Amino acid sequence: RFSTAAVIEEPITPPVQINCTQLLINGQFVDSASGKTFPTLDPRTGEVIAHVAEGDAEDINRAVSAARKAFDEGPWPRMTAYDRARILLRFADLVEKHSDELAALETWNNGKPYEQAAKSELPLFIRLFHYYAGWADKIHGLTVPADGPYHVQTLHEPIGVAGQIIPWNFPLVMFAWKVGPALACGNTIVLKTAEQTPLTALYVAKLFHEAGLPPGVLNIVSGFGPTAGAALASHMDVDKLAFTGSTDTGKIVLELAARSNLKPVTLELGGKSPFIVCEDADVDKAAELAHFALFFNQGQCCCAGSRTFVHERVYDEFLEKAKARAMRRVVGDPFKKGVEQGPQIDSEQFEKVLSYIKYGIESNAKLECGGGRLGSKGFYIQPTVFSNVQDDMLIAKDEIFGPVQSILKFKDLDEVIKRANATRYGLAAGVFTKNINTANTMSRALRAGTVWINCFDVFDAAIPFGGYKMSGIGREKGIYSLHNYLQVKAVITPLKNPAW
Ligand code: TXE
Repeated sequence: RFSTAAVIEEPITPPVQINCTQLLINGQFVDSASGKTFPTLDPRTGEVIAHVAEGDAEDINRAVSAARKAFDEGPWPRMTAYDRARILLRFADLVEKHSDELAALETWNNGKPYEQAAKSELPLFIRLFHYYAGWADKIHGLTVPADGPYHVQTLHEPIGVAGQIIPWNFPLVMFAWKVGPALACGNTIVLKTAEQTPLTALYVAKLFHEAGLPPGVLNIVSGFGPTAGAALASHMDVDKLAFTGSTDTGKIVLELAARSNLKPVTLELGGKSPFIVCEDADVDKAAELAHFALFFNQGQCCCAGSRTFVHERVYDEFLEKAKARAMRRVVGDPFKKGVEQGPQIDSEQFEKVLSYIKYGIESNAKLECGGGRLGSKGFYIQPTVFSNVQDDMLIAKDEIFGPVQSILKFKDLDEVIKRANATRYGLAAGVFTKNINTANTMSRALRAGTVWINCFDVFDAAIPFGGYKMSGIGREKGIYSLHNYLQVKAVITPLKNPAW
């Protein structure tokens, strides 16, 4: 019953040229040391968009040396904070000017709807750089009233060379969350993009240099995890590592950091976030929002509301609405106006999602709609809804990372709090209720880094984001992210005349 028309027709030609495919090291676009390249694909077709320079350990070494030199010799960490802020603002203006092309490139490389990239993600990207530009000249230490005749102050200094590894689900937004705070604090960066989506980071990094960023401050290495990524995580001259990706890879990079130079690590990892619909909820709104919470970005969100808990009194009504909404979801070429869902990122994720659907069917969850691929090329999957999902089923425990909604029934609040918290993850949660007391109780009881009440996926540069338990370590965005990129130095000076 799903329309496959949009999927099987000829893909729309993206309105953008690809100009940057090399590595960006020390302000120059260069080939990789090995001369190797790898193909980057269009998820709508699986066809090659471009061949991109493939960075490896030697390129990471070159990039880290450039970042180290830019940090040690300046001018970046030593220029006035206001001058740094102005470069961040000029960069944000340039991104705004090139928003249409950037949104098109993001869609082409990732498969997300163009309207989502253009209307939601580019504005968030720009806003984030405005936000952190505002922080640049407001980072300062304290004077400390210590015992004894001493003048004591703390200096908040940049930490040095930051290594950053990002995933493919939000290539530009992840770039912003990592790069914005690190640069505002005066650090230099080596960023490794995900192998699936190298293109937009290279484009914006070029704009950064046009905005006046000194060479070596931001280096971009495209490449694979076990080669370039591992070299960055284990580099002895990288002072801090920030990673977003799977929990399994998070464990690997934490270990690499520990075994090398004990660089501090922040991790933003997977999730299995509960979306809880209480008996007093507005069922229409709850069904719409639960749909959005799961299906947004093809279900490829670390905070996706992937366990939809519904109170038994409204369960049947909710289920009908959730199913009807999923069946109305417009899947097709992400460049086409009105399309809500494009293809999954690549064949690996596509197969992973289909195999979870198979597990769901085999474990006797009830398949309400969807359940298969859509069309015959690219990585499109039908919006899929399972009801009668039980806590111990694999589809209720693992991160599926695809357009598969799992609906579970509950009887009372204490029960649903226990079940919602009975997971190794703790990234986010959603609660739908009209009762302020229920909202307050749930927001305190749920062990997750974000609790959305009667809303979901509200992102803002000022709001911290990160996980409890195996969803990660540390927080990004807001004031909290600054702490990830600063060292605190205590300076103690004896007072000559303690009476004063
Ligand atoms: O993740 P990886 P993958 C989850 C989601 C998805 C699963 C696998 O469930 O289905 O992870 O996706 C780099 N040393 N998330 O395989 O491997 C890699 O090159 C250093 C949730 O894409 O974690 C990429 O840049 N780096 C998530 C980044 O890690 C390594 C977003 C993420 O890839 C490395 C993406 C290594 N040994 C997937 N191996 C979220 N939290 O939003 C890989 N990488």
